[in-house]
Amino acid sequence: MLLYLYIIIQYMFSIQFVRSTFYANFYFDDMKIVNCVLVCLLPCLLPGHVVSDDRPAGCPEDLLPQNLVTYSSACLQINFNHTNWEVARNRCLSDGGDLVQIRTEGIQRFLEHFLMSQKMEKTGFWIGASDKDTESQWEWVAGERNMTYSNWQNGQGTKAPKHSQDSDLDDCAVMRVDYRFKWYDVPCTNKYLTYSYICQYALTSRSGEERYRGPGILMLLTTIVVLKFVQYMQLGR
Ligand SMILES: [Ca+2]
Repeated sequence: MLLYLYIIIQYMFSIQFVRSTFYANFYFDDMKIVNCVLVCLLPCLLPGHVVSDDRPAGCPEDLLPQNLVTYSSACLQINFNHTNWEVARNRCLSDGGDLVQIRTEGIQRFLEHFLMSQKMEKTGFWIGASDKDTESQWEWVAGERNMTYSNWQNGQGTKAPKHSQDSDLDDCAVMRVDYRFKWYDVPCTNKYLTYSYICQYALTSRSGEERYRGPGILMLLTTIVVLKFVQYMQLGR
């Protein structure tokens, strides 16, 4: 706001300069016209402008645009910070989402192709599946809890023997990049088992492609430089 005020004041100086320098011999009406033109140009120097945004359409606006992708009605955020399942989930929750729920073969294949093209993670991604509430009953963390599609590796998750020593400890699901994106059950908070993670957010109805922002900083800086130059010329006379 102060920047705007500063520019307006500078601009008024320049009007005075132009009027006194070039139009000193003009009649009053001529000066009035010149002033009107200059003042009318002022809004042109301070326009808002529409900027393109490479964020996928409908993803929440407070998310950074990097590593966002949409599938069906979901905005998916790929996070490459290794952490445990609990921390990963809390980070998704704090941004208004949750860990990804892979409910169909379609989204499973989509993620496989997308993540293979990224080549940013060699081990795996936490997903929003757990059997913490009831041992060996795997369910999704959000929405419809019942798991009707799964991609467990043999001997993992629902394919693991119930109440074996391992399955009792392994309550969180990770999609292993190094095992053809099969799902594995692992301990949720083991400090030696940290992975990247994928958050899922609901798509908003807003397009998200273009957003109105105030004056571009480049335009403001250009305006200041031009007006400073005008002021400098004025002082030099
Ligand atoms: Ca378990």
